[in-house]
Amino acid sequence: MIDLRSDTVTKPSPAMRRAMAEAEVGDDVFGEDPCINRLQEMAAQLLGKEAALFVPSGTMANQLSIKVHTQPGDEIIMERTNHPFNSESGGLAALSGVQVNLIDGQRGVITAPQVARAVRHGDNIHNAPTRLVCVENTHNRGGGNIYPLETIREIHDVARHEGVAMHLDGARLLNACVASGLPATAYTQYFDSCTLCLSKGLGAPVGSIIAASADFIRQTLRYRKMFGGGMRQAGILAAAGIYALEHHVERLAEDHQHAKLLAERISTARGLRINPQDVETNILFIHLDPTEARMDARGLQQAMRERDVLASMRLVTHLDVTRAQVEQAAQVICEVLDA
Ligand code: TLP
Repeated sequence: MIDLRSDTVTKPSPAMRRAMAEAEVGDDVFGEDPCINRLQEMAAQLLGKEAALFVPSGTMANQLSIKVHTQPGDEIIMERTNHPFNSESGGLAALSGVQVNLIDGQRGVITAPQVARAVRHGDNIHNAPTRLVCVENTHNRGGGNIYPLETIREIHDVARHEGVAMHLDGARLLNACVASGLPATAYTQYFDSCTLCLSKGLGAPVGSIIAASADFIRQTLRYRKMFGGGMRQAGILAAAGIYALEHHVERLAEDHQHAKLLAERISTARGLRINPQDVETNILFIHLDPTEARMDARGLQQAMRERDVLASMRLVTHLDVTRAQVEQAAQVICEVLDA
């Protein structure tokens, strides 16, 4: 099976498994796991923040951060297709009791004037005061696109002016860095809190990071325990994260080349709509034109599955898919649609 459903499907390599097996561990709820402590220090440095926290998932990283930034009844701003609103099981309402002011963006990207118009002030008693702006980079539902740094800076300036905090969902931040050539800190400098997933393109089996000020991380620690994310000898998992940061960052460029190649190869398939120019990192979305295509999305997915290609209308490249497999998947899609 060629699995293009997500970069979350990657499995730990033999070398990563060896690093996990050899990890020195301790009780992390007591702060005594040397591997976790090392990963947290590495991540804080990489992201240019005072401190970092290892958590089980990207969802928990976002939810804990938003919990610390807000009080129930507050409002937060994000683009309509951002992950915390669409794919985190209603956690914003259930865990933080916040309401979300959703802004329509272009492929997930919103602008500073849009944010300025959306901010609500607490001095009007009718308002849920705006506390936070969330940005996602790269943007998943936008198609793995990179948030322009200048746009982030402009949003930051508005947020600072309004006394509103900034949170970065950096699940795939390193994809943005490798593709743009910018260091992570070029982006994270504009955020009070930021996340990073180790279990997506970086290939670790489990784990995400929150990085922020030392005081902010102290607060996330309590909520991590409350949400059931206080892990014990999880250094075995952190060892995979360290291995991923040491060995799997630069190679993300291969995934980006593969996604581009895939887009180019399938762009001529009958009824399929994709602009290879839009592919900036490892995610691409395809659309079928109902007037031209031989089948609908369901039919395409079924036909791909019958030919050993697992994918939705989102195709994601990652370290467990080789160039030959990408070429094979492209051929399958073309055969199925052009037949
Ligand atoms: N995204 C998953 C699905 O939930 C859609 C995927 O397959 O891409 N932020 C962003 C931008 C994400 O894409 C994801 C996962 C998360 C946060 C949550 O990470 P996990 O799955 O570790 O909770």
